[in-house]
Amino acid sequence: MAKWTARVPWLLGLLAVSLGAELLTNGGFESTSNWDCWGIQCTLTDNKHSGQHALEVTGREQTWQGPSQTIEVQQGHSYTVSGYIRLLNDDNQGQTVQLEVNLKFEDNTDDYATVAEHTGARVSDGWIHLTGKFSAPDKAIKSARIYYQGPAPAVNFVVDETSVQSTSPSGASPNVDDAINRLRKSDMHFPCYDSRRRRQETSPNPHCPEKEGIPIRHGSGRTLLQQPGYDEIQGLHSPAL
Ligand SMILES: [Ca+2]
Repeated sequence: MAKWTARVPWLLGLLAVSLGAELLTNGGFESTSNWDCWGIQCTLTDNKHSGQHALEVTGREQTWQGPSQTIEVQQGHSYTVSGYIRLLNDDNQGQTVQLEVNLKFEDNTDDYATVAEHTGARVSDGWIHLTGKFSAPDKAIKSARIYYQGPAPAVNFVVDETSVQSTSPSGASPNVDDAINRLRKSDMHFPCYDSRRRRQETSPNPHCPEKEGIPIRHGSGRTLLQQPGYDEIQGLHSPAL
C-alpha cells in the first residue's frame, strides 16, 4: 500500500497566525458603514483607490478631525496599520496626514499614538500610502479607536483601503478562535501525498487520516483551507517534499 503523508499537524497553529487578524470592518469604504465622522461630513465617492468607492471627508474644523473606527486591541499585542489618503485641497502648502490610534485603559488613562505619518502632502501627490506599527501596552484595555487626521482645518481629503492587522505570534484574537471552532466542526478536506509525492484526492481519504496518530477528524476544514493567504502560508511551512 502506498505510504501517505498528511499535511495537517501544524495547520491549526498556522491558521492562528494567518487568519482572522483584520480588525477593521469595511476598511475598503465600499459604504459608509462602521466609520464614525464626528462633527464632519463623510460621503461616498468614486474617486477611489480600489474597489468601487472611497470616503470623501469635508467640513473639518480641527486638525484632529477625521473618520474613525473602533478596534478590538488586546493588551501586549502588536499590530500593523495601512491606509490610503489623497488630498482634495492643500492651502498651497504641504500638509501632515496621519493614522492615529487612541487606547483607553481600564485605569481611566489614555494613550494617543501616531502610528503612520506623511508630511509635506500635496494634492499633486495623489494617493499617499500610510503604513506603520504599534504595540499595545500590557495593561487592561477598555476600548480602542483608529483615526485619520492631521491636515489643516478646511483641507478636504479622501481615504480608502485601510487595514489594521494583528502581528502577535500567538495571533489569539476572538476571530481566530471562532475560525478554529468552525474548522473543528466542518468536513475534512486536506491534501495527502503518496510515496512518490503525488497529491491524492481527499474529502475524505480513507488511507490518509491516521498518520502518526493525529486526530484528523478534528483537523482542517474546507472552508478555512480556502481562506486567502492559506496557500502562501502552507507553501512556506510545508515539509520538504
Ligand atoms: Ca474602496
